[in-house]
Amino acid sequence: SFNSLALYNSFQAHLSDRTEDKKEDIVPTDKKIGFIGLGLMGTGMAMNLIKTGHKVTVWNRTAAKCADFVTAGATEAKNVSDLVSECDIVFSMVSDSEALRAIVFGEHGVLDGMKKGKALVDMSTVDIGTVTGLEGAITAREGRFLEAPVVGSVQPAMEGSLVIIGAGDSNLFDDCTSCFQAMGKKAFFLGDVGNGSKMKIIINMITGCIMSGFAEGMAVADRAGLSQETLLDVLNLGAISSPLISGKGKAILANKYPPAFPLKYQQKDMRLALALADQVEQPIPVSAAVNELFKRAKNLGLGEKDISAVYKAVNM
Ligand code: NA7
Repeated sequence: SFNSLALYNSFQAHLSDRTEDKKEDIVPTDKKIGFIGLGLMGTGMAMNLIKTGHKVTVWNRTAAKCADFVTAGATEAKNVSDLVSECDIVFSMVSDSEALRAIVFGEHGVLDGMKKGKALVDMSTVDIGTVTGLEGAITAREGRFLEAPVVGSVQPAMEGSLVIIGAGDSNLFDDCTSCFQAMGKKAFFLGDVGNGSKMKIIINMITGCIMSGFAEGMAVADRAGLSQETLLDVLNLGAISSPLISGKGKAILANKYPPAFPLKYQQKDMRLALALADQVEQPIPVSAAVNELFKRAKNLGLGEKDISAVYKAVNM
């Protein structure tokens, strides 16, 4: 079964010599912190809040996932509205817009516990309409709202080296300083709610296009009788060398795709990018084709694998 504590500790073990990522100097806020969504990303983020001395209460739909966090020092809430009532600032990190609306508007949800002095910080990647709708509902109850989607997948989440893109209530952004230091290496503030989601969606749209073009290149190299390993060696020394090319290249060579960023979420983000581009009337023919490729990959049953598994949809 999934042991979040063991997974977290294995990532932390690799960090020991990397002084730039040390978290010892963080002065944790006194505010009571809540965390909703202990999935692949939420696991590392919540663990990093606990390990840096924050007072953390957790909730997850599948309650069994809370046990490791209680062992690590967290409290478990019975439901989301209790969590909001008990905490000053609640972070959420769930799959998609539907999941986020379920925890906010659902029975015993965020809104039930929301009032003056309470705050929600959503860190999931969702559509712009959902975050602006949430902001309206929360501020109508005199609560505060910040969207803070993140750049980085499971390893940065575990290491606390995410890049955080905040937008919305600027005082709330400031109140999150020690939490963002625990979870990330840098936090940006982009102004109005919606700007964070837009930025995040654009970044993942670019990632999807690069990943797909790279997968096609690897497939052509193979069919043309070239060594994919040599192609990678050359790429890694050139202008497009990047953690993405080297990391996903290794995955393709090994033909192993454990999810750092699940492919189904990459397709979700391509879909969000198409909607955004539609809204602003910007043609994005390359991204549209890439969305079709990720849809095919999902149909092939690769949704739970890493985005690099798109190679299997290219090289059929
Ligand atoms: P995971 O590992 O798929 O985790 C998703 C989390 O969302 C997990 O805690 C789920 O609870 C929770 N979830 C999903 N649907 C619901 C509903 N309907 N109600 C409550 N909770 C729900 O995702 P990642 O951590 O990789 O990614 C999270 C986000 O970061 C996503 O937006 C990515 O695009 C970026 P469960 O444990 O299944 O009960």
